[in-house]
Amino acid sequence: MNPKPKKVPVTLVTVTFFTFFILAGCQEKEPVIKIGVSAPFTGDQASVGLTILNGAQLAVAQANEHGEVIPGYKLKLTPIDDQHNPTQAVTAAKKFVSDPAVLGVVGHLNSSCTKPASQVYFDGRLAQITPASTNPGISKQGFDTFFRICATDDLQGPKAAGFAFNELGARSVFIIDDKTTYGKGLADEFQKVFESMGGKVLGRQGITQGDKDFTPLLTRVRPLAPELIFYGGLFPEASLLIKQSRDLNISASFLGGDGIYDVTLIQLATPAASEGVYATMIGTDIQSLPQARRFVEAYEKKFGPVGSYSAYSFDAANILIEAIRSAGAFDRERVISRLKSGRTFSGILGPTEFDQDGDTKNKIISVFRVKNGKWEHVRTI
Ligand code: ABU
Repeated sequence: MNPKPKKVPVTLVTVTFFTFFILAGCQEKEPVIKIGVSAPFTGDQASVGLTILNGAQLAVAQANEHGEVIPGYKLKLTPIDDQHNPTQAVTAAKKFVSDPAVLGVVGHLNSSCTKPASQVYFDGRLAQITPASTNPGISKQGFDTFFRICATDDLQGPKAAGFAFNELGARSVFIIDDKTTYGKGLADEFQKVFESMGGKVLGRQGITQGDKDFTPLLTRVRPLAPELIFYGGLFPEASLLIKQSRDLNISASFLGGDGIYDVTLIQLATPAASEGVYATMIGTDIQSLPQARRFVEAYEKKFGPVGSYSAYSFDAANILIEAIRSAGAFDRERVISRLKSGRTFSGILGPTEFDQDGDTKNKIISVFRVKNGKWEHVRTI
C-alpha cells in the first residue's frame, strides 16, 4: 500500500491560518465577523464621536437585517473609546488587530489619533476607513490599509481662505489653533492662501485642548481689531473662544473648519454668541441629498438628529461591509484588496472611489453658518 503523500508546509500554513480565523469568529456565542469603530465616546468630544458610533451602528444593523454578509456569520460592531488621546487610539488599534474576527475599522475622529493608529493597522494588515480625520499627511505614509471618505485640509484650508477673503471681505485675521495635527495643519493651509491673496495675518496663537479661559489671549487680540478670527481646532475650545470673545465685545467674524461644525458648539457658546459663526465642512449638506433621505429618517428614529459625521461613518461602515461581502471569506488581505480595487462604492454621500493613497475622489467643501440658533448650509465652495 502506498503511504499517504505528506502535505506540503504551505498547505499546513494555509489550513492553520483559516482555522485560526474561523475559530476566532466562533469564540462568541454565535459565529461573528466584526467591524471595529473608534473615536472619543466619552469626554468633551463625545457628542461628535458618538455620531461616528451611531452611523456605523445603523449600517451594521441594516446589514444584519438584510441577511448574512458572509454565510454563517453575524456581523457585529465592536466599539472602543479612544478618548481623543493618541496613546488610547494606538491601544484601540492594537486590540482590533489582535482580534482575528475584526475585518475592518471605522475610525478615528482626530487626525492626531488616526495617524499613529494607521501604522498599527498597516502592520496588522487591517483596513481602516476614517470618516472624519482630514489631515492630508495621513494618506501620504504609503499605507495600503488606510482609506478616507472625506475631503482633506489641503483643500479645506485654501477654500476657507478664499471664502474669508472673497465672500466675507476679510482683509485681516487673527489665527488661533489647538496645536494638533488637524488644528495646526488646517490653520497653516488657511494662512498660506489668505496671505497669498493679500490678506494680513495680525497674529497667531496656539492653545491647548482642554483649556477653558481664553480671556487673556482674547484681551490681546481685541486692540488688533481683526476683521476675522480663524480657528483651527474642535468645537469644545471653539465654543469658549466664541463666547468669551463676544463677552469682550470683539465683533470679528469667526470662521473654523469641520471640527467646529456641531450642534454642541451652539449649545456651549449659546445661540446668541454663536449667531453668524461660519464653519467649512468636508462634504455637502446631507439633508439636501435625495439618496440620504431614508438614512436620515432611520437615523433620527434610532438616535435623534443626524450629527456631523453620522453619514460619513454610515458610508464608511457600508463600504467595509461591501468589501467583506465581496471578499467572501474571513480574510483581511482580501478586504484590503477589494477596497484598493478602484471600484466605485455607492452610498448616501454619492459614489465613493478611492485614489492610490486611499483618499476619496469625492472632494466637496461647503460652508455653514449659525442662523437663529441652527447650522444653516450656505453653499458648496
Ligand atoms: N476633521 C476635523 C476633526 C478631526 C481631525 O481631523 O482631527
